[in-house]
Amino acid sequence: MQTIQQDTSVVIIGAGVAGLTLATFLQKSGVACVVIERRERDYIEVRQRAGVVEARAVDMFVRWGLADQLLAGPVAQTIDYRINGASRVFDIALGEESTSRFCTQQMLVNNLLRELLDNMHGDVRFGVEDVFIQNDNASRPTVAYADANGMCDITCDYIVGCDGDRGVSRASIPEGVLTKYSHEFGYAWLAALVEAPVTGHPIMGMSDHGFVAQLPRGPQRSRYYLQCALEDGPGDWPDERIWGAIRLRLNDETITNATVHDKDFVALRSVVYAPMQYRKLFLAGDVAHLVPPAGAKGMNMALYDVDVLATALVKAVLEHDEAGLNNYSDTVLPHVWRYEEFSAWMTDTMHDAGDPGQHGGLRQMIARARIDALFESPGAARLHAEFQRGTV
Ligand code: RFL
Repeated sequence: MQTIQQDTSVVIIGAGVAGLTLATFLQKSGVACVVIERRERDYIEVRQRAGVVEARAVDMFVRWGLADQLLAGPVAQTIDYRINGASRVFDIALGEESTSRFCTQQMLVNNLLRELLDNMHGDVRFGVEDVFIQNDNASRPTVAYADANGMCDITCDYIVGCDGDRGVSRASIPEGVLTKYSHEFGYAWLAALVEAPVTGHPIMGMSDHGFVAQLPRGPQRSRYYLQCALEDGPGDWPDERIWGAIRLRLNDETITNATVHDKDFVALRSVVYAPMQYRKLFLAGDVAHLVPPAGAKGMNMALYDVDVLATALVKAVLEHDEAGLNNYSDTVLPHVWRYEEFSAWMTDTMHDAGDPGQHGGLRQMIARARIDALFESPGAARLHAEFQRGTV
């Protein structure tokens, strides 16, 4: 079969939230780019994940002139930190108006697809396979792939890997170039999408029986997260057990069963790969760093990466100034580490403050003292609010 030869400025691998946001910023700035994605569009449109676009990321979309087109959903202002059912509501805007939004990742991805494909006529190719990266020093890099139309070979100036933890871009970097830092927390979350809205504030619940959270996912639905064992699967958690655990952990017998739409199991871990670039290949989003979801930062960290990278790529392609690109990894890694730290802090605090079987009674009391400080110390409250808003 004949291979089609093409040329562009930037090839982006992966049409998740990182790849689509980057492509939209580049397209808007007049930088030619092609996005290749192994899934079909209809799969990407329904993939459920994050729920909050933090204030910093909202400001970023405003700066790129895309907030009205991309963001929707109510303002995210409060978190109810409950210990054994006793509620204390933390105001992430500290009395001012919050700009963080309850805009699900799915809603953002759908709005990006509409803006990039339908309004800007961007180039996103779905259903690709056998992606192969050639990124040596001798020539411009190429990305080859196969799809229903045959084989395609795209020569480009830069490649961006936005293909998540299991993609091909990071795997194309020779052994020894990247350092991997990782930590396993030793427990998992059962994520259950249910047909019941959040009626008060979003809840992060610590209890002697383990962690539980309830976060909004649209006007009719919410997602519950329940701490569970690493080896647990759907067979261990019939719906009746889920609702029983929710009532027990929130200490609220008035909660009634509702339809559970899906159940997902996520092992909690932190991972960073550094540096986030190799020759003409740049990594952004989950491909370079993972955080446990307790801090709600994974998508927001991906958005930070692509903000810095888009700015650097626009300068490199339109003004032939590669300084920003050369410093990309050094620029974003301090931010990555700050939010890795915040996510680990949230994870340890939310779980240690609950079941004393976790790390013992002393760690339980220390974790509860940390929560206490958020309500008693203006300094602690301020730092926490800034992390929640993404402005640290
Ligand atoms: P994505 O979204 O995984 O997209 C990667 C894309 O790459 C494609 N791909 C390939 N394409 C071409 N060729 C290949 N060989 C390819 N291999 C893979 C994939 O099909 C996919 O379309 O990564 P990206 O763009 O870096 O975005 C990262 C975010 O998705 C992730 O950090 C968040 O979802 C994390 N996350 C949360 N983040 C938040 O900010 N707030 C939250 O509340 C939040 N909650 C969560 C979460 C993640 C969760 N899970 C599922 C781990 C809750 C959960 C349960």
